Amino acid sequence: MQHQPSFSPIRCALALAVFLFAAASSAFADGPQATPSIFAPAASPAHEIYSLSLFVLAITGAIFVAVASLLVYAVVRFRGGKEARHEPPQIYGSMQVELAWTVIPIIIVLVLFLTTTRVIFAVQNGAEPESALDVVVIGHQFWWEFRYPKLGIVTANELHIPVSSKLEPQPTFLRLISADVDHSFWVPQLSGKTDLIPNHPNQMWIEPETPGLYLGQCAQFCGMEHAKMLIRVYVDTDQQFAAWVKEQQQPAADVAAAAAGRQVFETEACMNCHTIAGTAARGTVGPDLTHLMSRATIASGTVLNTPQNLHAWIQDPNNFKPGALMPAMQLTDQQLDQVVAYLTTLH
Ligand code: HEC
Ligand SMILES: [Cu+2]
Repeated sequence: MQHQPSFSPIRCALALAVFLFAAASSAFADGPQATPSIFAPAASPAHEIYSLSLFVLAITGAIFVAVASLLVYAVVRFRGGKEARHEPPQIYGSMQVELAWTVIPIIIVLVLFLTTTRVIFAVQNGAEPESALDVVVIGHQFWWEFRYPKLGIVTANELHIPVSSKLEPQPTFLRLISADVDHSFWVPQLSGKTDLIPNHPNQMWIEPETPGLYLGQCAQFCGMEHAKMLIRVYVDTDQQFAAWVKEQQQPAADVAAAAAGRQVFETEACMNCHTIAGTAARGTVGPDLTHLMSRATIASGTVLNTPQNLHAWIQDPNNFKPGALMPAMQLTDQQLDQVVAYLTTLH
């Protein structure tokens, strides 16, 4: 019987090259700040997770290289030519070989298991120091609510946390819950993914050491606009954070010139879904708008927060985010202008 080897070392090498190229280009696709890359950790526990992944990658990579080269060697060296008519001699019952391929994998799996468990426990049991900041993260279809219970702050989509240092550790402890379906909080440079599950609060913490903007993404398919449920984490210096907290704790601006827009807001059902602290608006279906203008983006990172974009959004949220759970409110052009003028006073 003639063997028809379908395995081609060249095809295999090609497939590997394509895979590596795809992996590398997706990892380095964007600019340095914008890259939500798992290869550039900037906080604990992202560092621990990164070292662990490198360790696992090194071991599994070594196994891959060893197995693949033996395979290629065997395929090339023992290729049965045209004349091959017989199976090669079969070897049974080698105690040494069987022991080797049982014991070595067990040791490898044990090492991987123990190192992984150690990191998981270190991350999970991270004790919360006095100086820690508490934030409650609530996943909504398709935006994020951030509550700072001790500071009395509620905001959306853009999380501000202080930078931490060895001398002055200031980790942020997040309590993750959901208002509707499963979501997943993932900012690759800061930590691993943690799901937000209805009726099952989860915990995670982050301790970033470099100020800056870190981008993330809901990592659990949660419905139509899941892909536009982005996360922006601002790691602030101590002064920046203190200034931000002070600003957020103010009641909403009350500008006389914007009274007409405020009236539109209070009579066109906006206030059934949105809160503006210091006014009658106490809805919780949509983001808190008390300090709307302190955010760089609207609609969970979908577009920049400009008057034009606010206008287009309120006219019809489907303009940017088809499937968003805010209805087009059918305002007249004049009402639209007035309500946008009002919203832009909310610093
Ligand atoms: C039925 C509830 C509902 C009503 C009524 C409603 N909204 Fe919204 N609104 C939402 C939801 C939900 C979002 C978040 C959408 C998303 O990002 O997916 C939102 C988002 C917004 C945003 C963006 C906020 C941010 O930080 O991303 C603005 C601004 C806004 N609404 C203004 C208004 C105005 C003005 C009105 C009245 C004309 C209004 N909304 C009426 C539910 C509502
Ligand atoms: Cu989601």
